[in-house]
Amino acid sequence: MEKKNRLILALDVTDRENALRIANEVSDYVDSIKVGYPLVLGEGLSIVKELVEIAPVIADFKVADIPNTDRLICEHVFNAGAAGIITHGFTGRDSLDSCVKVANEFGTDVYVVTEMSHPGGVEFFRPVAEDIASMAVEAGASGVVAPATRPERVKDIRKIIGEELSIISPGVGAQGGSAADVIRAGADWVIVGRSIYNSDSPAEAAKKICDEMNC
Ligand code: NUP
Repeated sequence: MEKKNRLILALDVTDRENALRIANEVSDYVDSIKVGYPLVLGEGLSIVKELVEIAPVIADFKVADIPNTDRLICEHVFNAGAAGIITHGFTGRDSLDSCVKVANEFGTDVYVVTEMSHPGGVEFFRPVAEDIASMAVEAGASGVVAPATRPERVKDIRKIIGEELSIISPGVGAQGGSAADVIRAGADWVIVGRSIYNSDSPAEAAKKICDEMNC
């Protein structure tokens, strides 16, 4: 993903009309649009084909299954035009390898969740986050997902993955994290949803976050 604005829009609206309107409004400020279950279950995977006309799409399906099922999911997502996919890592190396293999065939990116950004994200992830980060490096993933709500954890994870892998970081705004703080801690991109799509002016909200990250 080309690093221009360091901002990824989390487009968790559930209908096509709003999704396309908001995506168009913020397109100058985002490097990518992340879609997940809320929008794809609402409108079908075909929404990805429409959004890629506006910006590269990352599919946040937190893929977490056996290797064969993971492969089938990744093939669907990349055939729809997504440039990247978010997977879990706790399912183990063989499952992650399966996703990375498909991504390599398509020339796309795999981002692995290390520790989630919500309060419950520490309950089970905390003890394994570093191991998942190391596995992401070994498996040849493009990057990891790490919490903007805990910039100190982003720092820890950056130490483990080095400079080659990217960190994409959700939790800014609605979840309490600061874009500038987590970029300073080592994130490459912030992922922002509600603070943008619930705003009266999504473009202004996105611009404000970009301005904050000029740090
Ligand atoms: O740890 C994670 N936290 C998180 O919020 C991993 C994620 N993929 N996300 C996603 O980022 C979440 O599902 C949502 O799509 C987005 C954050 O949205 P918001 O809190 O800015 O509205």
